[in-house]
Amino acid sequence: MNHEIREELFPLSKCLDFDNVEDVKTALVNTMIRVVGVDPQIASPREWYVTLAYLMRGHLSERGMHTARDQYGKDLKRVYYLSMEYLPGRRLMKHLLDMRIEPQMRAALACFKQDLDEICEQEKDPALGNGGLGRLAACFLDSMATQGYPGYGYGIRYEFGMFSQTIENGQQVEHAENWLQEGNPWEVVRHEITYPVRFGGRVVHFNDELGTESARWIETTDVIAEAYDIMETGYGDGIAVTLRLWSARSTQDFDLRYFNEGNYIDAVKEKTVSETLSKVLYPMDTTLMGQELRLKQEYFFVSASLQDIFRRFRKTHPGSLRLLPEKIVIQLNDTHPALAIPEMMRLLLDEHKLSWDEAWCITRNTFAYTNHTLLPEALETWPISMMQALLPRHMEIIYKINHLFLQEVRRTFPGDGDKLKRMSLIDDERQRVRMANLAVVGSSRVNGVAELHSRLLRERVFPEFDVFYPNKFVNVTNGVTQRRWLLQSNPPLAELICEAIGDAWITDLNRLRDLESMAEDASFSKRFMEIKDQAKKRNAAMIAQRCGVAAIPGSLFDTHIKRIHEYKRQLLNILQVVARYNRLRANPSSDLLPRTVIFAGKSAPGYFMAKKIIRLINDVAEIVNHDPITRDSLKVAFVPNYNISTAEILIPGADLSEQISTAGTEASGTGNMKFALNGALTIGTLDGANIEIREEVGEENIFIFGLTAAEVAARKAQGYNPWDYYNADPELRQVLDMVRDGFFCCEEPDRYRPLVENLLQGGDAFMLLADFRSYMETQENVDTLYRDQKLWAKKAILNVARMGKFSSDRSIHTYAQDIWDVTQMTPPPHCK
Ligand code: 26W
Repeated sequence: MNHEIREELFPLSKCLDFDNVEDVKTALVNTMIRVVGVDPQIASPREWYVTLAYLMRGHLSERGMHTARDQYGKDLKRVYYLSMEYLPGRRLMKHLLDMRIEPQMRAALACFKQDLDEICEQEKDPALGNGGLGRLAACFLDSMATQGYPGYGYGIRYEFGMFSQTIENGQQVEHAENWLQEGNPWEVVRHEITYPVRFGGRVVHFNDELGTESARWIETTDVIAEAYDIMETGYGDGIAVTLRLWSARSTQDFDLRYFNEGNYIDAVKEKTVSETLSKVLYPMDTTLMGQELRLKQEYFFVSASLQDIFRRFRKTHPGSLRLLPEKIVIQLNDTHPALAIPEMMRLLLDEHKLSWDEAWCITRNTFAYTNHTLLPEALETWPISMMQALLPRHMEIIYKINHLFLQEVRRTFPGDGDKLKRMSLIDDERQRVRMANLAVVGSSRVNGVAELHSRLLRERVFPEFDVFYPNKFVNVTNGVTQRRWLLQSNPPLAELICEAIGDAWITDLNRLRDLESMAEDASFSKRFMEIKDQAKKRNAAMIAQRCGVAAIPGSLFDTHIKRIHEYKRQLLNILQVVARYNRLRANPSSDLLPRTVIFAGKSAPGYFMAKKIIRLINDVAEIVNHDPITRDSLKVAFVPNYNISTAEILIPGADLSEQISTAGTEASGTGNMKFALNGALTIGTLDGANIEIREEVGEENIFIFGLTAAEVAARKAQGYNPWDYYNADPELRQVLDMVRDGFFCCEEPDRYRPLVENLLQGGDAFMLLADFRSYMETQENVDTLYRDQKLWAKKAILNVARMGKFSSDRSIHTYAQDIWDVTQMTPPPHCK
């Protein structure tokens, strides 16, 4: 293909003038008639949405071509972000804001009596991820595009993303989420970009013409990966970053043998089996007990992505694979794509005939790996037998990588058999491949996602590797994009900030510092608090509609939203709510500060304890919300189906952000950053990025409680006994007894016995009891401060002003400098 820039033949700069309302109207009508095929006179809001999406997509595509021409022209180093998950959120408003044409579009639509917000609501929120890791990937694509880093995302186009959640009888019920049912106007299918992905078969070894040993992987069963592209363009003068998602297709449409025998169903069966590969996202964020389909998904997307990366590389660098580490870098978003390491070795060895040493040098220098979790059960391992059957050649390569690696280790640590065992890529006892060890050995850099997490990674998870590879482990603290989490999700606050300090913060979040001087300005504070109040009203309306709970007007909105997991301690929060309930009932005339306590989040479908916690929250809500003594001072709401769109309403409308994981368990957290950016104060432990948030905002502007990570470890080493706390604290005891004995579920008194037994007899793995008292006291401090609205406003404003560090733009700059060694492109010319 010729990538010379031939602007005179194919000029890319004839754009729509969005400032001309008549032109915009004409473009809308034309798109609706010619592309969507609908008469504007009778178009539904959904058809308007599709029309706008197609119109915008044309502009994104143009931006994409500019970017591609520029990248090829300058032969820039590219970043490939490999992630099994993306949570990009709805697209339409994002692109209007990025192009700064939202008011113009609103005005044009008004001429047709259409409301832009209603139109935006038509869009399905693509839920191709579980939680933090997937949303981080989306924030990173936005930052790469905005900051001009030549990036590409690769992932899977799941037909069914994260399940949608309803609450029935207080319990989570999962429903299939067919987000593609009505089509996806943002994607472009690339029928011509397809690759075979191979599974199974066997490996034969032979000597080639030159007498060198070669391997051939034969008799495989193949699946086709087909590319779907979604364009991510950044804010203002950003570049385009392509998110390429792979969909699985069968290699043959029908098995003609069956067909000729008249067995139609069997003839298509094989086809549907191979298409199940990209059918569904695994809704688990920790343990995956060796599901074969998941391993196949991982390899499917890795193999297709690497073939695509190689194809693009070879277009511009034919025959010079040694240049690979100079021209590309591949970032592994956790170990889920770690098979890319043996896959690249396989390509270099078997297809491109490089020597082992050359291939290994290239591979190691091309990959970098981000770890996102310290929980041992979330560290991926795969049964050797399964890998052997599905990927026999990769298994050979992994064995050889391991053999050579352990040889080196033996030289460095002679006679230390235990160390060797721990560092091995193979767990001999359990007969499993350790993906994290593979990722560490095969990458040039390994990073954690917050200071504490990166330190604990080195000290607790990979201590031997840290000694063995002195400069491999680094930290890149997570960040969030202020474009979505302030500009888009909180327009009134964004506008107030722009009025006060200008709009430079949109692409340089450190500029928010200029707000510090306004923290005590009476008129600024007043408007700031009015905006919070409006956001709470909007939040309350959503909550009322979605779960029938009436938030208490003027109360403190206390918000705990994230995946439901024992380590995140939603249970600690609800125990605290029960204690508060008891205090109110014991003393109805007490003037405890009114609170609306909001929870949202999904549990993995098979996670027994997490599902019990959801049910307990709902059962507590049922009693508390209807008790005449408490209903005006305490409300509990569990908002169903937490996703990006819901977060966009819940976060701006929160006063208090609950970040209360057991210290040493939450890698970073990113919700914590979004809340503070929207002027909520944090109540949290010294865990993950909370520590750095405290450093930035100042300890007087955050509510920290509980044991530190070091104290947690020390307490465990001493022998932690939850009964000590139960026996010593009557209020805690009362709460636990009530929950255990069925106070909140008279019809089934034993319902929550397992939860309480898990704390008392079960050893309380996440130390809720140890932190309970300190949490209660800190919540009292929250109440006290909230009564002083002026002081609260000051602290909230200072939180916003000091969030500069937590922009994903800063994270991306750090990756670019310390890990990727890539430079920013100057944005190509384009309209607007
Ligand atoms: C094997 C299945 C599986 C799937 C996802 C295991 C583990 C995961 C992720 C590691 C879960 C995740 O989303 N981790 C979160 O990543 C965020 C972004 O770095 C962090 O802010 C969170 O603290 C971390 O829990």
